[in-house]
Amino acid sequence: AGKRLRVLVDMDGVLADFEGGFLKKYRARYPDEPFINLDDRRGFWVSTQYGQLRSDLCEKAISIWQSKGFFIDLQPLPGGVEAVKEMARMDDTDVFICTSPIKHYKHCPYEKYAWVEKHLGGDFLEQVILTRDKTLVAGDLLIDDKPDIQGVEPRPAWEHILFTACHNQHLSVCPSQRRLLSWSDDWRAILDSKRQ
Ligand code: DGP
Repeated sequence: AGKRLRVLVDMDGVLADFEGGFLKKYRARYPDEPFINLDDRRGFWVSTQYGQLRSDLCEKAISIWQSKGFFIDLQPLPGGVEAVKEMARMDDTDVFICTSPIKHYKHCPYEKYAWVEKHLGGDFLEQVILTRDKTLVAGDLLIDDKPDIQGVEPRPAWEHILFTACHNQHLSVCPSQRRLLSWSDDWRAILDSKRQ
C-alpha cells in the first residue's frame, strides 16, 4: 500500500466566497461610497486596494469582515464543498481545511467552525486547522488563492497550488507554480500527480 496523500484546502476564496460576500455587504453598508468590481480587483489584500481608491475606505473595508455574521454568511464557491467531500471519501487521502483567521477574533474563528459544520457536516470539524502560519503545517498539497504564502518555515512540505480568484487571475506566476482554475478544473489529476 502506498503512503497516504495529505491535502490542505484553504477556506476564504477557495471554499467560501469571501470576495463576493465582502462586496455585497460593503455596498449594503456604504451605498454612497465607491467600490471595486470583482473584475477590477488586484492584489490579495482587499483593504489595500480600497485604501488606494480613497484612504478612509481601508478601514471601512476592514469593518465589513470584522462584523458579526460576515464569515458564516459566505456562500460556498461552486463545486468546492462537493470536491472536498469527494476527496475525503477517496482511498489513502486525508483532507484538512487550513485557514488563517483574522486577528479580530470576536466572531471569525467561531464562524469558521460553524461554516464547516453547516456546509461539510459536524464530522468535518475534526479536519479544521486554524493557523496564521501555514508553512508550519505539513502536507503534500496546499490549495490556496493567496499567491505568496510565507511564514517561519522556509521550506514548507507542501506544493502550493494557486487557486484562481478575481485578485490573482491576471498574475503571471512562475512557470513551476501550478494553478487550479476552479473546482471544475482537474483537481483529481493534481492529487494523482502527488501519489506514490
Ligand atoms: P487565508 O485565505 O486563509 O490566507 O486568510 C486570509 C484572511 O484575510 C481571509 O479571511 C481574507 C482576509 N483578508 C482579505 N483581505 C484582507 C485585508 O486587506 N486585511 C485583512 N486583515 N484581512 C484580509
